[in-house]
Amino acid sequence: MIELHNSATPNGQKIAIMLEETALPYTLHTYDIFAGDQLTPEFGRINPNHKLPAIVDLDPDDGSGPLNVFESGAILQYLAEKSGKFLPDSGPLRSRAIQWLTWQGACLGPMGGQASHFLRYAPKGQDYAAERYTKELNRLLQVLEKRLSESEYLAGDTYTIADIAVWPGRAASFVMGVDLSMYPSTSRWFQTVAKRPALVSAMQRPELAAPAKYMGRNQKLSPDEWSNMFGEHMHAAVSR
Ligand SMILES: N[C@@H](CCC(=O)N[C@@H](CS)C(=O)NCC(=O)O)C(=O)O
Repeated sequence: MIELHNSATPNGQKIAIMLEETALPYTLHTYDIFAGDQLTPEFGRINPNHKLPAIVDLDPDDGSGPLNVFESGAILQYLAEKSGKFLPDSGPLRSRAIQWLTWQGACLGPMGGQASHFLRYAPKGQDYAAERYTKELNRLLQVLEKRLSESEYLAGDTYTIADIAVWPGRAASFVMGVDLSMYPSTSRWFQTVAKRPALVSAMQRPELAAPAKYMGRNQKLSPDEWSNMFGEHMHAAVSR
C-alpha cells in the first residue's frame, strides 16, 4: 500500500495518474497548501522540503520498513521501478524518458512556478521578473513543441513517466493565459494522453480538482495564507 500525500495541483496530479496507471493500491491524503497543512513537523519527517507531493511506501519490495519518497520526478521513477511500468530497464528509451523527466523537474516546473508567482501572486510592479519568467516559460513550451513535432511521446513512440510528469502542467499554463492551440503538436499529444482511461479516472477524483482559490489569474491571499505559502510560516517550518 502506498500513502499519497497530495495537494490538488499539477505536481500532485502526476502521482495520482501514475498510481492509477500502475494499479498500485494507494490511499490519498489531501493537504490544503494555503492553510499550511504541509508545514507540520509530522509532514517534515516525510518530506524535509515541506512540499507536495510525497509518498510513503508501507511495503517496499526488499522487505525493509516504510520508505518515504519526495520530489515528484523521484516518486515517478520509484513507482515505475516498483511496478515495472512506463520506464524501460535500460537503453535509449529509458535515457530519453529520464532526460525529459529531469527537464520537467529542473526547467519547465520551476520556471512555470516563477512565472505563476510573478504574474499571479506578487505585488504589482515586478515587471522585470514577470517578463523574464514568462519569456523563459514560452521558450520551454517551444522546446516541448519541437520535441512533440518529431516524436509521438516525449521519450519516443511509447508513453512513459516523462509524459505523466509534463501532462498536468496544462492547468498552470491555462491560468497564465497560455493558448495551447498555438502549439499544435503539444495539443495533439495532450489530447491523446487525455484519453487514457487511468488518467481520466485519476482526474475525476474530486480531491484532485484544483479548488477555485488556487486558480485565480490575480490571487489575493490573506496574511496567514501568504505566510504559509511564501513568508514567515513557510521559513519557520524548516528552522524548527
Ligand atoms: N519540485 C517539487 C515541487 C513541489 C512543489 O512546489 N509543490 C507545491 C504544490 S504543487 C507545494 O507544496 N507548495 C506549497 C508550498 O510551497 O508551501 C516536486 O516536483 O515535487
